[in-house]
Amino acid sequence: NMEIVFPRLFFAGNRLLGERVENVSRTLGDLRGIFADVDAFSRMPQNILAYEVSSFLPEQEGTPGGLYFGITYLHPGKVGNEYFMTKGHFHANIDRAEFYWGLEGEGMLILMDQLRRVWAERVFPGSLHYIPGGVAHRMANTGNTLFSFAACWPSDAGHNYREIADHGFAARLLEVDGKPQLIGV
Ligand code: M6P
Ligand code: ZN
Repeated sequence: NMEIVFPRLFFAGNRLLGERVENVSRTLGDLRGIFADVDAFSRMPQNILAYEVSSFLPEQEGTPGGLYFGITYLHPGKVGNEYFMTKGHFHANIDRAEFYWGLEGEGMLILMDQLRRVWAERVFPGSLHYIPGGVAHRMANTGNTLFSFAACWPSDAGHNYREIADHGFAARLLEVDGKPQLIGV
């Protein structure tokens, strides 16, 4: 008789539950340096929650051929006229790709290739986004409600935050006349 088992992973409210699940939260203070309006940033409470990531990491980091899965919950808000957003990263193994897809709320996926060309895609429940290798990625919450999205990426991708921390993206997503606009820097 072949075995029928309970799944290793499931959702409980807004969290993944199971073995090898990691939950990370980032406060506004953790995002110091990524927003353009430094004065507006310094006047805001640094301990407010910007986003949380619940990840299922079934393989050892760096394992070739494995996959990771994560859900990010990005809270609504702005620093000046710039939407709350994730830190953003290239992959440490730069040619590794990733899928993002929208779950709830509305947002924007901001992408930048290695020539620092920037473009963006609207994200909404059910939208699917393929991020090719060599493309840095960051999400912004453009709505007034919680924005959540899922991600699937290779277990040997890794995160390179350095490049974005040092040089940022070549464009910013700002609210202009009540609408998101991608503005070159
Ligand atoms: C997605 C994935 C994760 C990433 C997270 C938050 O869930 O891409 O790898 O960590 O978003 O983004 P960041 O690490 O850029 O803050
Ligand atoms: Zn990634």
